Amino acid sequence: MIDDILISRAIIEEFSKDLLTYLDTDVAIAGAGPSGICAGYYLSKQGRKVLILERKLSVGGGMWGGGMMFNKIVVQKEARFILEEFGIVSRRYRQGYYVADAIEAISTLCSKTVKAGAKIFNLISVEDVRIERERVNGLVVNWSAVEMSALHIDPLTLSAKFVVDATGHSAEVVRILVKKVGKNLFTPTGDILGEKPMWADKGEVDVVKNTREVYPNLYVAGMCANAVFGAPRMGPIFGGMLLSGYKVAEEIEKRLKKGK
Ligand code: 48F
Repeated sequence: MIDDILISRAIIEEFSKDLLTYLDTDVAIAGAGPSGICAGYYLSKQGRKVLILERKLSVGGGMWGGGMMFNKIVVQKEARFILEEFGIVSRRYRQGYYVADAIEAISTLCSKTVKAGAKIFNLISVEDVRIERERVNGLVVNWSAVEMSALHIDPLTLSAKFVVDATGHSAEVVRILVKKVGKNLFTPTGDILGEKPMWADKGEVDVVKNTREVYPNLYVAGMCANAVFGAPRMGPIFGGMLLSGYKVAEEIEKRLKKGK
């Protein structure tokens, strides 16, 4: 006989355990789009304790729908090694251009990242940053349902040695930070420079260059990096997002190894 209450108990106990385990982490990543997930994978592979927070019910951000709901993604040859690392099938379309199925791509990215050891909490929104001695050292979170219904309920705080803003075009964590601590980013003006119009060639190169620390212990990755550093968008080519996730993982891993 199946016991309804045992099912409830299993869910509550196991989720609460996870929540307690991930109250402090090596790296907390805001946003489970392609760049955030990829960053989580490479850091977890190094044995780091990684938490990815996603506002929506589904992970994957802008990857599911390919371009204008034609659910194919394009990846340039420079990033193909990441598709191969994950075992995502891609087909050569023209020299230097590969095409993959968007559903296979994002579901595989997610599955391998979780199996590498990263924890993903969906339905949780990052609403603030935790800062001590002018260093980001955690995130402030609440249920997305609380945010959506605008209920007056206080959030909870998580601690992390490093934080990655991978929230995409809206660059939400960096935006909150500027609102709270002023124009003190590592950008030429100290402020968010804002995303520029479509230019895939430049956008793809820039997104990797712009993947870096933007405030002590806070990194930007993916489209957020271009939004913060004033670079173009690039549409449904995803190599830059994957390379950005790869790069931010490498940069943070170096810092974690150094212990500062
Ligand atoms: O937008 P998204 O896919 O970001 P990305 O990894 O990739 C960008 C591409 O999808 C595409 C593109 C490539 O050519 O331009 O747009 O940079 O994923 C960002 C995720 O972050 C979540 C959001 O729901 C999405 O799944 N997110 C945004 N704000 C928050 C958040 C927040 N405050 N808290 C938690 N999750």
